[in-house]
Amino acid sequence: MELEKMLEEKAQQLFNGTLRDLTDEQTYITLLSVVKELLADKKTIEGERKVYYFSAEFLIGKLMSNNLINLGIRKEVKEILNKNGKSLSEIEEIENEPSLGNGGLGRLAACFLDSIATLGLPGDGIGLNYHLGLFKQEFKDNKQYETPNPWIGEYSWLNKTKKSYMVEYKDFCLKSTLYDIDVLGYKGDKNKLHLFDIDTVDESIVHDGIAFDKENLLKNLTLFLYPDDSDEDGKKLRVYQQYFMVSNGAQMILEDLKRRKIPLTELDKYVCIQINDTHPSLVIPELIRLLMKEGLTFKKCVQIVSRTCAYTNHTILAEALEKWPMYYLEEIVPQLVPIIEALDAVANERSDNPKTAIIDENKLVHMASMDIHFGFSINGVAAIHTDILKQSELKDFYDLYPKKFNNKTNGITFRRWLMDCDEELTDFIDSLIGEDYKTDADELTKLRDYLNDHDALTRLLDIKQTKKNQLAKVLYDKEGIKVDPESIFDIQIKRLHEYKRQQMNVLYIIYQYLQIKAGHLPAHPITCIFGAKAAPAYILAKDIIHTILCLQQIIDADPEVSPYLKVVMVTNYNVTYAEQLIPACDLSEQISLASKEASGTGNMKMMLNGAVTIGTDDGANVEIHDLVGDKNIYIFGIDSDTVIKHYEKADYHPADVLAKDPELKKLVDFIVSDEMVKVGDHECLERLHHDLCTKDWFMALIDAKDYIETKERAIKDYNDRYAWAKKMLINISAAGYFSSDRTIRQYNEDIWKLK
Ligand code: NBX
Repeated sequence: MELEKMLEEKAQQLFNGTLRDLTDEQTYITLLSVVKELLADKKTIEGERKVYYFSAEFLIGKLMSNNLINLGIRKEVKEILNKNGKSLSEIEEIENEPSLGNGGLGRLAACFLDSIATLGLPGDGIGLNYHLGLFKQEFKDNKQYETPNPWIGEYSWLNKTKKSYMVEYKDFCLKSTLYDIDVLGYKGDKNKLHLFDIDTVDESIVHDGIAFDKENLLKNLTLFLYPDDSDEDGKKLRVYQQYFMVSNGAQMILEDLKRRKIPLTELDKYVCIQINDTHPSLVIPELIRLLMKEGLTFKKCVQIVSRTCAYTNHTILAEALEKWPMYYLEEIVPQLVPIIEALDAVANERSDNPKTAIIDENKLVHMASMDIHFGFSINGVAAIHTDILKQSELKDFYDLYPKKFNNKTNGITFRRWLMDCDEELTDFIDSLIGEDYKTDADELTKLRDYLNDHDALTRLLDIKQTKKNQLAKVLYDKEGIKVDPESIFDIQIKRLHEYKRQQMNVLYIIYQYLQIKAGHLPAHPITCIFGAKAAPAYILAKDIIHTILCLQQIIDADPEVSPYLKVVMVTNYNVTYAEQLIPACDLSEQISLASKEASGTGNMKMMLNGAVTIGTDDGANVEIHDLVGDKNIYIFGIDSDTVIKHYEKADYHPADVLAKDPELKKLVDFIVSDEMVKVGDHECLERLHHDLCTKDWFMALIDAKDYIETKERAIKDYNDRYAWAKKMLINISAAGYFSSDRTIRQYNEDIWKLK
């Protein structure tokens, strides 16, 4: 049936009116219902062999626009709505953003699902349906507060299924309910995202922000994504969640094999499980347990499961590598304990190196070790990251299993991160090189033909200006903040973490502020935009947010400074915000301490949207640097080898740097100056200041000077608009490599081997 007719009939059926009569909310519900029907009619991707992407997080973002694009009906829907006095973008605003992830790892999983379906590969996601997801961020008195984010509501993309499994814990069983979300490929068929849940979750147990009773599993199991894990209960709840996810997933997979009359001994022929970081690692002992219940021997089960599971590592930060105390597992899932002990014994037979043991001398179970011994593939997420895993972090494992290690540089889906978030740029690219790049991203290199085309460069600059104007409006509407759209938009958006070094960006802002106060104006006005949530229990990260917000207030109130420098920390940074910020970015801040950012994916999104990167040679920045060349990226800072040596020798002391560099000391001391203390909380500012002066674990002070000088150079270069436009175009033309379609092709060729 014709689309318009479907919408009218649905409007009639649901609200007894015509499209034109409906409120925006009613229009959204009508559209949702029609699109869900269109998705339901789509063919499911079939194949003998299938991949299951197990992940505690799927940061899918709003789905309406993406689904309309992948259905190939966005323009048509827009016109129909316009004809009826409605705007698609206003209708889309009504959708709540599912907040089922923290950051890069969760968003990567979402990009991967899009690409798997787009490439026509059979592959489903397995995860949890957190009712309140990640907390919502609010600011008060220049500080972060957390509140619940109920995103599901009465209407959503979730489809309740009849599937349900029993999950056993030590003292009780929980019955699951499965919700599915259709994942449609671009002009293709569909896969599914399976989100497990329980019916008894009770949102009313949340009080005072996001506090809740951590003991009551029946009410809280799928309430939050990774709730505060700074205390024992929080951590145990995470184990309960992880087991719930993997047991359900494993049961569903085995049930499906049985339905297909495939002997369970052939699991590895029909199924591949990709373990997204260690959060789903318990799937290994759980599958072994379930297969043993079917009568297979332990040895046979180990063999089958080891050929089925593959593991992706996303970090070398020691604190993020999961190690569960054995007594947790004894208390929560005792049925897995003998299996994990037996796996540990096998590991010890293969190597007597204590560093590759699964259970260490403190009775901690190392989840990554289990994955590496009993998975057939271990991959890092960017070339430098995989090298560091092989050469240092996981060296003992690499020596044991060299063939298992491989790199899969991350990628992003161009459907969301270009076509959806920047229609103007998409249409412009279409007009120059046609549309083939939408399914073959390497085609973007054809843009290089336009490097000397004055008209094309002018249009590119105009589009960037349009996106900056749009963002300025959003910032005014959402935050009540006025920014100068002619200023440079310098953007750092990512989770708040010391290794990502938002604190070093803070030092730049202080530098620029003091320069302006001293009468030295910047080469061009600059707006420094941040978006970042801090984990609720991460004190220093919250102190950094506080410092940024205090600077924002001081600069805003200073008419001498504010025409040239502006600081904006957006509230509740999420996928939807990213879609508005990224197309408007001039200068992309990727300034992690070299060796620490496994890959980064925001760097790729900004590059694709015509931003120029300022960054360290870290993660995927290294590959961006290789692709665009020295002139089209601003690289600074010590390299990863130097960083690793500093750690090995423990020879870095921030006091030494400060003693030698009084100018830098002035910047650091400004954090606890009278101006700052007047608007801020002395304790928070003091804590950050003290940390920088005495610890500075991520070496912000080593790189600060180089960073400031490099950024000043970038700001100067920005004034040569056509030279800058060339840099933009080169970045866009080289971004094809970072399509997640490429990443998924490589996963498939090297690991999954699906037809
Ligand atoms: O995964 C991120 C890395 O930091 C990025 O460099 C990388 O690009 C991205 C995708 O590979 N890791 C990440 O986002 N981790 C988490 O969100 C995380 C969540 C919970 C947890 C530990 C880490 N317990």
